[in-house]
Amino acid sequence: KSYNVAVVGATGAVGEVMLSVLAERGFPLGELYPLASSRSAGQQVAVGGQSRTIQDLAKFDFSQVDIALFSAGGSISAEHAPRAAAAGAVVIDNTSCFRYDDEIPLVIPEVNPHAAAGYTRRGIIANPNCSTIQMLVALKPLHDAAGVERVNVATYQAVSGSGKPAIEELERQSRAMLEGGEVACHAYPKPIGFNCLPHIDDFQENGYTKEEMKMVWETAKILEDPSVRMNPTAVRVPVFYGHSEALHIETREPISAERARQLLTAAPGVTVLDERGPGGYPTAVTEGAGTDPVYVGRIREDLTHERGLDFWVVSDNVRKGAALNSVQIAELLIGEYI
Ligand code: A2P
Ligand code: 11C
Repeated sequence: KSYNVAVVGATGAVGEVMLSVLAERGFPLGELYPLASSRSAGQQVAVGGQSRTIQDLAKFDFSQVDIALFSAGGSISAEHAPRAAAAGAVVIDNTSCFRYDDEIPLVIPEVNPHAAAGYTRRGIIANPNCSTIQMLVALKPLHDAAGVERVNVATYQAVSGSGKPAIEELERQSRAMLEGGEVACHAYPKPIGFNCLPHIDDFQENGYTKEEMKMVWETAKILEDPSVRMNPTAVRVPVFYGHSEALHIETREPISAERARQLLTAAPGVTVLDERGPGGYPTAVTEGAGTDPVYVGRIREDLTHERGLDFWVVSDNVRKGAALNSVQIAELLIGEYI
């Protein structure tokens, strides 16, 4: 059996990778419909060696579509995802538009695949935020074994999380800073070139940013366990692809670094790289960018807490954090449900 798939936002940083991940993984495609704004309609995109014409989302009829992958921004999903679902497509939405709706499942296939069954309620499944996905793929085996009570996490997030204009801004500013040109800021309020910004998404009334609160809200929903307390700081760094995270966790039962390494080595979607020497750890540029796993390294026991464990997590935010996770949800749907 094959499935007709639409990719909404097919010209964007995530949409382009959705198209290539579908082809790479040999997803059983019938028709593939790349969709974007009227600005891009009529342009060609290459998918798995074949050329396809981009169509205008606003004029597109979803009635022939089995699965629609959305990644064109929250307001586009708010307007068009319910329309696609009403036409009979199952929507997998990679924006924050529906994530906190009780009727819409929020799914990481390695962590809570059972939740996907809830797609029947509204015809929509939400894809979590990239920084949540890689954190929970690594936390899940430790939570199952020892009960995670508290997580302190600092993120080091790549500019590709903000889409193509931010990728261009980092390149432009880096050149300008090296060559002495003018450093103009558009994507971010301060320069991202050779800098770190402790600010991702909008500020909330409690002083946290929305990116930080996404990690709080999404962890509770996905683990179905509000007792796991999250304390995040989200930071944008001058990296193109691949988010890194420093996690400091406290567990109910003590867990040694060695046991954690064993659990993580056996966990789905995780690759451990933890050699306790120069270069014996994952980084965004050398391991994360362009690959599928969630990498974990620097696993060690907390010097200051008898049930504390520290580690470092790296993954490609555009792949596992967005496009790949969405395609894996589609694979789960066709394997189990549709
Ligand atoms: P387009 O290239 O036609 O503007 P990114 O996150 O990398 O900035 O990409 C955003 C994606 O969302 C692009 O594919 C973009 O298409 C798409 N998009 C933006 N606005 C709309 C819209 N009004 N209708 C459909 N797609 C849109
Ligand atoms: C970033 N996490 O790195 C964001 C991108 O809620 O899907 C993804 C935003 C989202 O900037």
